[in-house]
Amino acid sequence: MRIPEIQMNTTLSAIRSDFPILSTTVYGKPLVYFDNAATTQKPSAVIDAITGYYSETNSNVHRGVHHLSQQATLAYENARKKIADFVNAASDAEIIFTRGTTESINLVAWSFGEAFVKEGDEILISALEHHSNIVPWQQLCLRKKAVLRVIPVYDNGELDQEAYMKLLNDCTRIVAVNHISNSLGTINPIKGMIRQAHERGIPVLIDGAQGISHGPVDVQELNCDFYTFSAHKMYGPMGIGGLYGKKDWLKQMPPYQCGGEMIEKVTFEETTFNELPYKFEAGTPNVAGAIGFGTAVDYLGNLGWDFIRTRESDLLNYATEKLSQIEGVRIIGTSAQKASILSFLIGNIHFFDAGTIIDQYGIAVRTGNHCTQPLMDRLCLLGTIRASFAFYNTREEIDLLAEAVLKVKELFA
Ligand code: C6P
Repeated sequence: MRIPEIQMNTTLSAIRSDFPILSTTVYGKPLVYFDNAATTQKPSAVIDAITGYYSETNSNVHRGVHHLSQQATLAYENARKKIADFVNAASDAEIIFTRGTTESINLVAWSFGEAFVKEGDEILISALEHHSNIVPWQQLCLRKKAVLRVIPVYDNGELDQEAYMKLLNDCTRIVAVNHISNSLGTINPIKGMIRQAHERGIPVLIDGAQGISHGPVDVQELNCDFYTFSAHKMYGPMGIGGLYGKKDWLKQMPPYQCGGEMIEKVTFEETTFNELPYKFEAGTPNVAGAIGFGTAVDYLGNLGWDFIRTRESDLLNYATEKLSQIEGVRIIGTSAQKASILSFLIGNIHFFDAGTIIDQYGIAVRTGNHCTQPLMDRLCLLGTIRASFAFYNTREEIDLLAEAVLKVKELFA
């Protein structure tokens, strides 16, 4: 659906005013925030929800009969329900609160690995993965004497699907791939990849750190076994995120961490564990974070995916066209299906030098390997400049980026 320009502009200025940081300045210039793949900015609704919790409801959850504890428990569980609805999980018990994507992947790599991976087994990841979806599996392979296999990537950033099919075999215990590449923006055809793995009885973990903020995620429709995400990339707070896991798997997996909350009965001889999802939530959780996270998904729900996707694809197309017109600019990652993440290089200018100059114009871009060193090695690069756009960004801001890129060229001419 195409939103008429005039309606979008009115809505856009209202939306931008929801984000206090967007009206601040950097070096005396209006902030242009293009580092949304690293973390998104937070609307007042989320900030207020966190302040409100600490001002009015702060108490530990699942522990007290007193009024505040019950209120905090209700708010915490209500947030879980919101996240479950957001990804269309079959049950709230399939949503485990974690510190974010990294912890969610570590949880599965450790716990699933403990239960199901043995010597000689294979774990299949892709060449597009963030370190968070490489290292936990690599360490599991070391512990269990299993083998890490990698789906190759083409130069344009698309995964080689034929190679993927050939890599799936009787030894493959799990496939772990990202939904959207944080470095190149590639949207992977995960639905088909999950189907192919399932045809051979292999479960699939989707690293949804980037995927979940760019379009609707329906875990039942995808039929993935695990889906991981971070609230801070979804306009929510830092230090909280989630793991969706199918109940059948979660029930069979041992606890990842032990302590309060995750137990049913403890004696010095033995311990029995709590039901899902609490079996995987040891210790006092990040209650304020969960409540802020719930508010963030409410915010996204109110905006609607039509609006978000229309804005983001317009920004990606506009930026790609604008930067491509500058001589010497090379776009890295040109897959047919792409999210609003644009990696590029300016001639032979080092990305850190370019990023430092771009920063002087109040423009925040990320520079470096984006925690995907093996992908950079594959592309024979040390890193890139990455501009990642959110629905609150504007074409005018992209014009400013293009001007800054021209200045970089001028300075290094
Ligand atoms: N990528 C980026 O600038 P955490 O740090 O746990 O919230 O997310 C880790 C992670 C895992 N997978 C993907 C695909 C990611 O993009 C990220 C985080 C940020 O690209 C910070 S390195």
